[in-house]
Amino acid sequence: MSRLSDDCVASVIARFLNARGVDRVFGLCGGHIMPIWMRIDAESIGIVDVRDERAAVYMAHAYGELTGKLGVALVTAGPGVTNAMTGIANAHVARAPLLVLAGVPPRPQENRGALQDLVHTDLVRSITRYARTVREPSLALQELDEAVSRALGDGGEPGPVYLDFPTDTLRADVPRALLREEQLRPKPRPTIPPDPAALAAAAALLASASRPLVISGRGARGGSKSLVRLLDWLGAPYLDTGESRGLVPDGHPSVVAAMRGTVIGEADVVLTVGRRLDFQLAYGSPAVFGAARFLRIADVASELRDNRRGDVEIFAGCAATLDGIVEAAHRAPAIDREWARGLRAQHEERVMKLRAAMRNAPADRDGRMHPNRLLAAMQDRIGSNAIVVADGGDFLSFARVAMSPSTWLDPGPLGCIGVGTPFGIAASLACPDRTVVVVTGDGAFGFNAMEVDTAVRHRAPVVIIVANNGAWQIEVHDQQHTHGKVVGTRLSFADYAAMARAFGMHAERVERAEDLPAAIDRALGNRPALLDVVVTPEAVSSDSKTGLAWVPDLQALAAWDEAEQKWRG
Ligand SMILES: Cc1ncc(C[n+]2csc(CCOP(=O)(O)OP(=O)(O)O)c2C)c(N)n1
Ligand SMILES: [Mg+2]
Repeated sequence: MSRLSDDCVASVIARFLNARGVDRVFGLCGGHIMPIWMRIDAESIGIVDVRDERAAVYMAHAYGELTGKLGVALVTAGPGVTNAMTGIANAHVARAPLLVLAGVPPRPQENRGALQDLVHTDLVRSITRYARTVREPSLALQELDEAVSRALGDGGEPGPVYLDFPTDTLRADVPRALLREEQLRPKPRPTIPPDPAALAAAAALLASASRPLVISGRGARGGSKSLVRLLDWLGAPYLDTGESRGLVPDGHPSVVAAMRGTVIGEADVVLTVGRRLDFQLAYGSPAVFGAARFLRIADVASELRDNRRGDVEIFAGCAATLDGIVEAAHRAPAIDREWARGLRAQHEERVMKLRAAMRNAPADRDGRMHPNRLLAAMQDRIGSNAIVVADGGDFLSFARVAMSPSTWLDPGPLGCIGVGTPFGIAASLACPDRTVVVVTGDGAFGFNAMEVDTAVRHRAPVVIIVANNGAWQIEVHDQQHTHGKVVGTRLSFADYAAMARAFGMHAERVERAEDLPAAIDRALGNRPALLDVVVTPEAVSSDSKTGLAWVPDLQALAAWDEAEQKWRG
């Protein structure tokens, strides 16, 4: 039996993670990474052992987002890394900081046809901020320090980073002189202060607008107070996106989520706060935003001027910039208050109508409940402090409108369905005092369904609600509508509750709306738990109606696509 010394690279990795406040690592074991695995355990860092590496990366992603700590995934060589790649790609597009550690065959076996031998760094380079193989033991600590800085966005955009180590390197000692305390110590997160002249220009532009609109994104996270302060000063309507839900409470008079299409078409100045003008915002096209001028604030280049240049662009920390704008303002805003009040009133009316309609949404001819009945029952039971993870096609679309949680996670701009169960497990471990609910389509659930086993073994107090409509239904609707034929998009109404019970999870199948409240209460009382709820496949979501699944040529939504066609002439 060979023991690992306290100064070997694997020990140094474990000490480094400990010093950086990492209390949990998500992974799947393998010989190539065994030294790290064992030393992490020796360092009393928890290991959440999963059933597929992809789930480990999803979990590390969500855990990092919710705790503010570095998310860490540990996967083995070869298929361990390739399985992890979808999770890495998702974190890459979501700009989520993440450290992925892996192994490669020992150096003496390099290029000789070793077991599980692939050039991982080539595979992941385009979906990471930084991807390196660390062969030299004396450089291990330095490499870890730099990788984490890059993940957190010190000198670039935050996102996933990747390091792998030959197994013999992991067992080799780092010379004492190179175990430098400065590389173990956590670094304060850098913030970029705004330029005072730009603040004055931004304040003047906003104050001169009669129909200003504020839209937040990833970069606004952590800036809730400053965002509310700016909205209170300006009185402007406000839209969040999936990346920033919950930053401004739904009760705030600026929130006009239900008037999204209208306000985007009417605004004369649009302020984006840490938000890309991507497909969800019509690429900022004049065809959709009309003659609006833009004011853009971001601390990463990709959120600062993508697709549309701002009349004013401020490259700086979002919270400090929002505060600075309010402080730099010398005049009262010229906003058309009637317009803003009108939008809010229409928003409230729509929300009330929707709530009522959800509770009474009719079943189909076969008596299968409408997905909105399920979502209304969930919303009633979980309160406003819950974390909701939504996943699927039509069902994600229904959930986006129907639920109003303080924290929201979803497949994000990669459209990476399947994240639901792993995100939910990690969220429930990260925030054990909050109610964590996964609301997922049956198709989306299938990708990582095996992780119910991980939830049970790790007592992750998550509730998983599977909306079982026996199909990849948003694709079915598109096929019916566009091609008049349904091909390869139907599933069976499988018994997902029986599957979950096989792993020792509390699980029930629910077929009638009137049975929901009690079943939800039992699930909340017996976590982890799963409810397999049969819903009608006939309900057509707004994402179906707006043509998202059809993928138009110029824009993500059919109406925007038409407007863009017309505008281009
Ligand atoms: C990994 C991945 N595969 C396929 C898709 C395409 N896709 C988007 S939504 C969807 C259907 C999801 O079905 P389900 O989760 O059952 O939700 P439903 O539409 O039935 O409510 C599919 C196949 C995707 N976005 N991501
Ligand atoms: Mg489905």
